[in-house]
Amino acid sequence: MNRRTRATRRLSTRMLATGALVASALAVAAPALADRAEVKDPADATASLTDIRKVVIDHSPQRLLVKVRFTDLRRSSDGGPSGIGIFLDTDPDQAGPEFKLASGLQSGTDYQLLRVQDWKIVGEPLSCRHHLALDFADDVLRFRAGHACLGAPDAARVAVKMTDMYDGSHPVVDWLGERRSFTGWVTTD
Ligand SMILES: [Ca+2]
Ligand SMILES: [Ca+2]
Repeated sequence: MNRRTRATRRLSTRMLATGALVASALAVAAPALADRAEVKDPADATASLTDIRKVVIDHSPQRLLVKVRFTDLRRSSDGGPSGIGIFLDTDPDQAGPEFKLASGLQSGTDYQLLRVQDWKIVGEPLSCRHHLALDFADDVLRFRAGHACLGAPDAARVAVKMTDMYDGSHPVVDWLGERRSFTGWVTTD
Protein backbone atom coordinates (compact mmCIF):
# COMPACT_ATOMS: atom_id res chain seq x y z
CA MET A 1 0.00 0.00 0.00
CA ASN A 2 1.60 3.24 -1.05
CA ARG A 3 1.43 6.54 0.77
CA ARG A 4 -1.47 7.85 -1.29
CA THR A 5 -3.55 4.77 -0.68
CA ARG A 6 -3.03 5.06 3.06
CA ALA A 7 -3.92 8.74 3.00
CA THR A 8 -7.02 7.98 0.98
CA ARG A 9 -8.18 5.31 3.40
CA ARG A 10 -7.71 7.62 6.34
CA LEU A 11 -9.74 10.22 4.46
CA SER A 12 -12.52 7.77 3.73
CA THR A 13 -12.87 6.81 7.39
CA ARG A 14 -12.80 10.39 8.50
CA MET A 15 -15.28 11.50 5.87
CA LEU A 16 -17.70 8.77 6.80
CA ALA A 17 -17.63 9.89 10.42
CA THR A 18 -17.94 13.55 9.49
CA GLY A 19 -20.65 12.86 6.93
CA ALA A 20 -22.81 10.98 9.42
CA LEU A 21 -22.41 13.73 11.97
CA VAL A 22 -23.32 16.51 9.55
CA ALA A 23 -26.26 14.61 8.09
CA SER A 24 -27.79 13.89 11.48
CA ALA A 25 -27.12 17.31 12.98
CA LEU A 26 -28.02 19.63 10.13
CA ALA A 27 -29.77 17.59 7.44
CA VAL A 28 -27.89 19.66 4.86
CA ALA A 29 -29.22 19.78 1.32
CA ALA A 30 -25.95 18.68 -0.25
CA PRO A 31 -24.60 15.51 1.35
CA ALA A 32 -20.98 15.54 2.47
CA LEU A 33 -20.47 12.22 0.71
CA ALA A 34 -21.63 12.10 -2.87
CA ASP A 35 -20.40 11.98 -6.41
CA ARG A 36 -22.17 15.23 -7.02
CA ALA A 37 -22.77 18.34 -4.94
CA GLU A 38 -24.72 21.49 -5.67
CA VAL A 39 -24.21 24.66 -3.65
CA LYS A 40 -26.22 27.82 -4.18
CA ASP A 41 -24.93 31.32 -3.52
CA PRO A 42 -27.14 34.37 -3.07
CA ALA A 43 -27.29 37.42 -5.32
CA ASP A 44 -24.93 39.17 -2.93
CA ALA A 45 -22.62 40.85 -5.46
CA THR A 46 -25.22 42.63 -7.55
CA ALA A 47 -22.70 45.29 -8.63
CA SER A 48 -21.32 42.55 -10.91
CA LEU A 49 -23.10 40.66 -13.69
CA THR A 50 -20.89 37.68 -12.82
CA ASP A 51 -22.25 37.36 -9.30
CA ILE A 52 -21.81 33.64 -8.42
CA ARG A 53 -25.22 31.96 -8.05
CA LYS A 54 -24.55 28.24 -8.05
CA VAL A 55 -21.70 25.73 -8.19
CA VAL A 56 -22.07 22.07 -9.12
CA ILE A 57 -19.30 19.49 -8.68
CA ASP A 58 -19.52 16.16 -10.45
CA HIS A 59 -16.73 13.72 -9.63
CA SER A 60 -16.10 10.45 -11.44
CA PRO A 61 -13.08 8.12 -11.65
CA GLN A 62 -12.34 9.72 -15.04
CA ARG A 63 -12.68 13.43 -14.36
CA LEU A 64 -13.71 16.23 -12.04
CA LEU A 65 -16.31 18.58 -13.49
CA VAL A 66 -17.10 21.95 -11.91
CA LYS A 67 -19.92 24.15 -13.18
CA VAL A 68 -20.35 27.73 -12.03
CA ARG A 69 -23.54 29.63 -12.78
CA PHE A 70 -23.59 33.43 -12.82
CA THR A 71 -26.32 36.04 -12.92
CA ASP A 72 -25.44 37.11 -16.47
CA LEU A 73 -22.35 35.83 -18.30
CA ARG A 74 -21.60 38.02 -21.34
CA ARG A 75 -19.18 37.66 -24.22
CA SER A 76 -17.69 41.08 -23.70
CA SER A 77 -17.50 43.67 -20.99
CA ASP A 78 -17.60 47.37 -21.75
CA GLY A 79 -15.69 48.02 -18.55
CA GLY A 80 -12.90 46.11 -16.89
CA PRO A 81 -12.76 42.34 -17.10
CA SER A 82 -13.92 39.84 -14.53
CA GLY A 83 -12.20 36.61 -13.67
CA ILE A 84 -12.56 33.49 -11.60
CA GLY A 85 -10.43 31.29 -9.39
CA ILE A 86 -11.60 27.74 -8.73
CA PHE A 87 -9.52 26.27 -5.91
CA LEU A 88 -9.40 22.47 -5.79
CA ASP A 89 -8.71 20.72 -2.50
CA THR A 90 -7.68 17.15 -3.28
CA ASP A 91 -5.60 16.16 -0.24
CA PRO A 92 -7.04 16.54 3.29
CA ASP A 93 -3.61 15.91 4.82
CA GLN A 94 -2.30 19.15 3.30
CA ALA A 95 -3.95 22.34 4.51
CA GLY A 96 -5.75 24.32 1.84
CA PRO A 97 -6.18 23.68 -1.88
CA GLU A 98 -3.63 21.92 -4.09
CA PHE A 99 -4.75 23.39 -7.44
CA LYS A 100 -6.22 26.57 -8.84
CA LEU A 101 -7.99 27.08 -12.14
CA ALA A 102 -7.67 30.72 -13.11
CA SER A 103 -9.68 32.18 -15.99
CA GLY A 104 -11.23 35.30 -17.36
CA LEU A 105 -14.99 35.37 -17.84
CA GLN A 106 -15.22 37.01 -21.25
CA SER A 107 -15.07 35.48 -24.72
CA GLY A 108 -11.60 34.46 -25.93
CA THR A 109 -10.12 34.43 -22.45
CA ASP A 110 -7.12 32.37 -21.40
CA TYR A 111 -7.25 29.89 -18.57
CA GLN A 112 -4.59 28.06 -16.60
CA LEU A 113 -4.48 25.18 -14.15
CA LEU A 114 -1.84 25.79 -11.51
CA ARG A 115 -0.50 24.21 -8.35
CA VAL A 116 -0.99 26.21 -5.15
CA GLN A 117 0.38 26.15 -1.64
CA ASP A 118 -1.07 28.33 1.10
CA TRP A 119 -3.52 29.64 -1.55
CA LYS A 120 -0.59 30.98 -3.60
CA ILE A 121 0.46 29.84 -7.06
CA VAL A 122 3.57 27.67 -7.20
CA GLY A 123 5.45 26.97 -10.43
CA GLU A 124 4.35 26.92 -14.05
CA PRO A 125 0.88 26.18 -15.46
CA LEU A 126 0.09 22.47 -15.81
CA SER A 127 -0.28 20.91 -19.25
CA CYS A 128 -2.18 17.77 -18.22
CA ARG A 129 -5.70 17.22 -19.55
CA HIS A 130 -8.16 19.94 -18.59
CA HIS A 131 -10.64 22.15 -20.40
CA LEU A 132 -12.78 25.19 -19.73
CA ALA A 133 -15.77 26.49 -21.67
CA LEU A 134 -17.96 29.54 -21.17
CA ASP A 135 -21.63 29.09 -22.08
CA PHE A 136 -22.98 32.60 -22.51
CA ALA A 137 -26.50 31.44 -23.38
CA ASP A 138 -26.87 29.56 -20.09
CA ASP A 139 -24.60 31.85 -18.00
CA VAL A 140 -22.47 28.84 -17.03
CA LEU A 141 -18.75 28.12 -16.87
CA ARG A 142 -17.81 24.45 -17.24
CA PHE A 143 -14.39 23.25 -16.11
CA ARG A 144 -13.20 19.70 -16.50
CA ALA A 145 -9.91 18.17 -15.31
CA GLY A 146 -8.75 14.62 -15.96
CA HIS A 147 -8.60 12.54 -12.80
CA ALA A 148 -4.90 11.78 -13.29
CA CYS A 149 -4.22 15.48 -13.78
CA LEU A 150 -5.25 16.07 -10.16
CA GLY A 151 -3.31 13.13 -8.74
CA ALA A 152 -6.31 10.77 -8.95
CA PRO A 153 -7.97 11.89 -5.70
CA ASP A 154 -10.78 9.79 -4.20
CA ALA A 155 -12.47 12.99 -3.10
CA ALA A 156 -12.27 16.67 -3.86
CA ARG A 157 -13.92 19.89 -2.77
CA VAL A 158 -13.76 23.40 -4.17
CA ALA A 159 -13.68 27.04 -3.15
CA VAL A 160 -14.65 29.62 -5.78
CA LYS A 161 -13.81 33.32 -6.00
CA MET A 162 -14.99 35.79 -8.63
CA THR A 163 -13.32 39.17 -9.05
CA ASP A 164 -14.91 41.89 -11.21
CA MET A 165 -12.68 44.80 -12.22
CA TYR A 166 -15.45 46.78 -13.94
CA ASP A 167 -14.60 49.65 -11.61
CA GLY A 168 -10.85 49.20 -11.16
CA SER A 169 -10.73 51.25 -8.00
CA HIS A 170 -13.48 49.17 -6.38
CA PRO A 171 -13.17 45.52 -7.45
CA VAL A 172 -16.23 43.42 -6.70
CA VAL A 173 -15.33 40.10 -5.09
CA ASP A 174 -17.77 37.23 -4.61
CA TRP A 175 -16.83 33.97 -2.90
CA LEU A 176 -19.03 30.91 -2.98
CA GLY A 177 -20.14 31.08 0.64
CA GLU A 178 -17.64 32.56 3.05
CA ARG A 179 -14.16 33.69 2.02
CA ARG A 180 -11.93 30.65 1.38
CA SER A 181 -14.71 28.26 2.40
CA PHE A 182 -15.07 24.91 0.67
CA THR A 183 -17.97 22.82 -0.48
CA GLY A 184 -18.36 19.38 1.08
CA TRP A 185 -16.04 16.59 -0.12
CA VAL A 186 -17.27 14.90 -3.28
CA THR A 187 -16.13 11.34 -3.83
CA THR A 188 -15.89 9.45 -7.11
CA ASP A 189 -18.43 6.83 -6.04
CA1 LIG B 1 -23.19 35.48 -5.16
CA1 LIG C 1 -5.47 20.08 0.77
